[in-house]
Amino acid sequence: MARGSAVAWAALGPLLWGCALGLQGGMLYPQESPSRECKELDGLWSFRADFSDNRRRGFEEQWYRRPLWESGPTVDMPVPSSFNDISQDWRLRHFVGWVWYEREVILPERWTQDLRTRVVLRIGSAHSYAIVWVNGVDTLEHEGGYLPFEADISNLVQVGPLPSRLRITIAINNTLTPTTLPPGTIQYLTDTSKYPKGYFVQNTYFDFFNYAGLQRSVLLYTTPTTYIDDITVTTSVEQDSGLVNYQISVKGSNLFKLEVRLLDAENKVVANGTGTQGQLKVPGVSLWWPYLMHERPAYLYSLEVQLTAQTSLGPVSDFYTLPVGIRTVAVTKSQFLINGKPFYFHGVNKHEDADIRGKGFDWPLLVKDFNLLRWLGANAFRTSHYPYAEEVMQMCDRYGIVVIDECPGVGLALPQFFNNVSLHHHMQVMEEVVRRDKNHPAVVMWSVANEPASHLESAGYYLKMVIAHTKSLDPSRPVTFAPYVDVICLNSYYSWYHDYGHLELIQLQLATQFENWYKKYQKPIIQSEYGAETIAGFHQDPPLMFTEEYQKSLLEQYHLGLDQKRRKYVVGELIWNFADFMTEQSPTRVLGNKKGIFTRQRQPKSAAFLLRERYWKIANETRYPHSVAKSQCLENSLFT
Ligand code: GCB
Repeated sequence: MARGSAVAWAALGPLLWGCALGLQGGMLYPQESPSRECKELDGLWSFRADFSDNRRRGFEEQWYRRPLWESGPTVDMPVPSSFNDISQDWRLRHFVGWVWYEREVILPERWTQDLRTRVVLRIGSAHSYAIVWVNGVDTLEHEGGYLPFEADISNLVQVGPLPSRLRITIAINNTLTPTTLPPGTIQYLTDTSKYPKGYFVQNTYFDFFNYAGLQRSVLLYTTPTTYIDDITVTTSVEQDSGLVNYQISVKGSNLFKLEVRLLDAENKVVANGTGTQGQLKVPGVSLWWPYLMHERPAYLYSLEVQLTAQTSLGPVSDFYTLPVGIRTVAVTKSQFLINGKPFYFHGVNKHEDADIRGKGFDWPLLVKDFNLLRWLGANAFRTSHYPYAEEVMQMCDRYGIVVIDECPGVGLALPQFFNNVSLHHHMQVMEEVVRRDKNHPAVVMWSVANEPASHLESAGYYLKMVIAHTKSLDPSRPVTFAPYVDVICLNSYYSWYHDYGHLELIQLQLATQFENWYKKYQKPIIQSEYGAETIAGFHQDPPLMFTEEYQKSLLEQYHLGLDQKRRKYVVGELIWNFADFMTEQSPTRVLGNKKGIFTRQRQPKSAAFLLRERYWKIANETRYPHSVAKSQCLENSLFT
């Protein structure tokens, strides 16, 4: 995208912003405030997988109508976690179909008696299709894992004197079909000499294990009946002033007043406003800078929104505080600019994946991963291949880790996956991603798909539509993946999947790859994947495949090739992968994908040290204004 266009986005952003969302309501992260309370429902839930032949016994027998234990045996299931690796039952690990979760909750009296209180049930994610009942009443359905959904359940809990006990039942189906995201197919194997009657397998076209269940937190929270439904913030910079454009949606009444205050990190008010939209000006602004790019850290302001409203039951107020990082993002023909300065992505691809919890959210793992990222000197990651938990995005804002936010558009490999129903769902998923993550300064780009079969005729129209829709949802950020995009992301595995063993070919092949793409599209390029399968502790010198030496040598060759183009139009490199991760079983995967520079237990392979030295070196070369960054992990060691 040309420089002129980048400027045009910044100007149009505040005007177009917010007009395009088709979704009902916002998806603000739940928080406690003087007007809001939260009740986390993490912990042990009752659980049962429906092993019946058609997987529909739960619906036929209406398991949601009574406590789950009354319809058959249940087991304990921790939430959040994937259900697959928790039990000793191999059938559950590979289960495809409906699983049932249930949990009872006692509500505070105020929640059930105060009719000015609105009670919301929010599910952080349920992979992949979910139906929710509250006290046996069908309340909510949602398609697609990895994104939150919620329902106002006030009328189910405020029904008379003290019905404070609530039974929440959630049925989740992890089946992937040609119209889910990611897509998949169910294959019935009908040769009775080899397979029992009704035998089927789930086929997927991506390289990670299809972990499922309630993988993120479930919670209840309250708001007043007239409430702050959504806030949208975009930022720009004018000389030394920051501009914060805000737009607030209120639900429940038209008779309200809104006051908005922007506070700095010391809680001093730096700007204020009123009404549902406006612009706040911050003279002498402290910008949000990526980790290591500037001597000042990722600076966050707080936007405090206060609502006062008149309702038939009397006055109510609502308070919500949104962290705001002021920064700009733009793309030219050969550069990715943050705050007007060239930004080079030196980072990783990740997966939400670790040992027995699968993709279950876990605070210790999250903090460990961020400590490793900072140790490594990484300034960015791509949420390969689905949106990560909201808490991850918040950490990125705080630590300055730049995010390419990818939707679950992965495994789009077959022509039948590019149909109208899929397209509609894909656009809806992008709406949900943008709605959830639009206010994170760390998010600098949307990724609409990973390696879609874009050469297929049906794929061209499909991808163009998804990209155009994403741009209309958020004109302030560039979009990547396929060729019709602002930044070209390339995955290549020279000397791994091609010419394997021949490390000497990497530099030539990489140069050809870069030159061909740049010549054709004249857009900045990110090497968004490269790497080698490496079993920690395997050694061989001269290097052979699967050893730590081979991974190191492959990286070294890639780095030489990247350095040739780094100051021209290559604007980033993201290693595949941060850590080893679980995949489906196959003859080419040894207990999962082993291309991590850390093991699945987060211990470094030799390549982690090599990459660390490189990233700190690049950080010091690209820092603005020029100064030497100090590793926070090695107090006395400077990477220069
Ligand atoms: C890719 C995919 C990624 C795989 C990786 C690999 O191109 O995007 O999901 O895991 O290659 O290791 O094969």
